[in-house]
Amino acid sequence: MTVSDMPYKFYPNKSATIISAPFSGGQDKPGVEHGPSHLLAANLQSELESLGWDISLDDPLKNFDYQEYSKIKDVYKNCKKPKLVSDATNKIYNSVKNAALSNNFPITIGGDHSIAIGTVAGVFHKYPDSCLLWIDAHADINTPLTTSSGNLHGCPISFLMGLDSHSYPPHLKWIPKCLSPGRIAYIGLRDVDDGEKKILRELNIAAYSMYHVDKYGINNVVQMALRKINPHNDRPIHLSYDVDAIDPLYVPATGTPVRGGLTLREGLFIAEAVAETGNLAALDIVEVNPSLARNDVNVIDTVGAGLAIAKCAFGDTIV
Ligand SMILES: [Mn+2]
Repeated sequence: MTVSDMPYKFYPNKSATIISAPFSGGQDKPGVEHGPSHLLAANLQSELESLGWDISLDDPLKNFDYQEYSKIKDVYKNCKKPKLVSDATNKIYNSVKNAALSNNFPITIGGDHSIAIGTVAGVFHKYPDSCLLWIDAHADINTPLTTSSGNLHGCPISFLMGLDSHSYPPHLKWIPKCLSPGRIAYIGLRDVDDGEKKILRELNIAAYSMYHVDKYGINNVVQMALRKINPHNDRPIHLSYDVDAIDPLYVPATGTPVRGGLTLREGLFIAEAVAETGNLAALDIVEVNPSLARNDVNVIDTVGAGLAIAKCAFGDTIV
């Protein structure tokens, strides 16, 4: 691999912090907390360094006492584990915020997608003018009133927008309402709940599903999405990437796989194209769950896809 000459307007010194977020409390399946250690064991740090980045590490949940939460009844109406999610994502928020304030590109590795409560809030603290590109099979925009599972990894976008805010568990009231509907675009959707569909339509949110990928092709979809949320290409872009956007053929070890997804190349193209804008300001890679693999190849494929997304986002090119 050769040092990348891709420009990064918001991080001209090319320094970044890999923030581990080994958190599984936003959903029910154990194992997603091992995503970060697998990505690091696959040489994430040295791979990014060889692209010319200065990399530091942070581990905001290192001393987090998960035991404390198993002793309490952490439920609010239908919402599961609101105190656990609140406290963990608040630590991630502080880590991402501090990285960005120190001019280090925050790359956060999860963990389930509830950690984006912290990452998006942290990035938008430093760059309130940011826009968010959410790559996912799911819209993650349920509110406490619409969620049927009560799993908070399906709700981060609504919390960041303050939708149905009167219904929030008290612990989650710290979350800043930093995201407006015109500043988020989705790519890869194919499993959207009825309540979510209603929200997406009512708020006129830029939601590109697999139908749009099939109809227009991935390049057009990425350009359309960016034109909606970043028309003058001057805003910082936060890329929050759920690996389940990519088809389970390529990314089998994830908590809520849905068939009919992006090919691996389409998935990597998104990261390449966003890097090419020069305005990438933060990256999350979430929902890598090695425990859900049926065999070693599943682990290698899934972790390898996560690693490849990171490398593309950090400026790796094929030629
Ligand atoms: Mn997600």
